[in-house]
Amino acid sequence: PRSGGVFYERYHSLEDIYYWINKTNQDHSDMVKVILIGSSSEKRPLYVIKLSGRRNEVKRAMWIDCGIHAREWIAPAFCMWFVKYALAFYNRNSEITEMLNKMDIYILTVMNPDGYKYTWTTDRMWRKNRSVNKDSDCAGVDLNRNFDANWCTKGASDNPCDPTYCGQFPESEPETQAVAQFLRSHKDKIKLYLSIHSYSQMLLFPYSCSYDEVPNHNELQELVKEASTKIRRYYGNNYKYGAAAKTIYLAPGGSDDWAYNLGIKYSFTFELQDRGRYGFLLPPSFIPQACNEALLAAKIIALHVIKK
Ligand code: ING
Ligand code: ZN
Repeated sequence: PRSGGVFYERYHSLEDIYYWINKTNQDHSDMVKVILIGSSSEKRPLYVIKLSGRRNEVKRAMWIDCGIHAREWIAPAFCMWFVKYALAFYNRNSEITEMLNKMDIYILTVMNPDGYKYTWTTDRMWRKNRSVNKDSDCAGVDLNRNFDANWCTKGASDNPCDPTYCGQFPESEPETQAVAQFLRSHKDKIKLYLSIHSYSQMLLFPYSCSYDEVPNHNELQELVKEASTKIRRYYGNNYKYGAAAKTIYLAPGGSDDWAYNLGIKYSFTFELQDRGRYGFLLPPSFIPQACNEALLAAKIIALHVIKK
């Protein structure tokens, strides 16, 4: 399903994304590996793309996941945009070259494939995964409330019919488990965790599950401030920034808090465009700028982590 440059300026069905992962792997076998990290509750594969530069140094790594929430279509579009950019500009743009020479980059393009599929076929506004809940007619668990970080306290729901349902227990969902297990088994290597959501234009860091400040709060605050300032300067858009609980709302069981507590001290959630005009229904014509803004922030943060 490729038609030149406009491919990345569209939203893609789940089938197209699986096809794209395979094609990207084939076309760039020198820099791309595909790793199966698990499967969804409806048994769809969870593929991570591993990008590496051609220089073989002892490597650190960063992680990016997109599409933890089904209706946030700009998120998988960002992961695809990032991969395209990295492969096209390696050895052309100094920042992405530096990133790929110093870090392996793991990218989970669609963390919630069942939910994503469901937003294409049945309910465009679906958020959760599609697992069957015991003793309830309501489906789905909010994967960003299912991690083991103050799990199911204020800001999550224990009602399976709610969009922020936390699940039966932490990591009850196969998607959560697959990501948590991968991060656990690569935790000494992975120095930076990035989770991509929409909408509201924010650059967030832990904690989400409490109002406590993390030990390196000031460093993280300075970083997202710099990223936000540069986004405004280059693209004219305003991104709020700060610790998530104070900046957006209290949200326990989130992936960024869990990754932080695992030891990944650079852990962020990006909320991409827009600020509510289109919301989750961001028109495809906004994809390039929305992705470039987030890419700019990702580069600034990654280069800071590399210099540490
Ligand atoms: N927002 C996030 C959510 O899961 C969030 C907010 C950020 C939660 C960071 C936890 C950590 O509710 C969206 N749009 O999903
Ligand atoms: Zn979200």
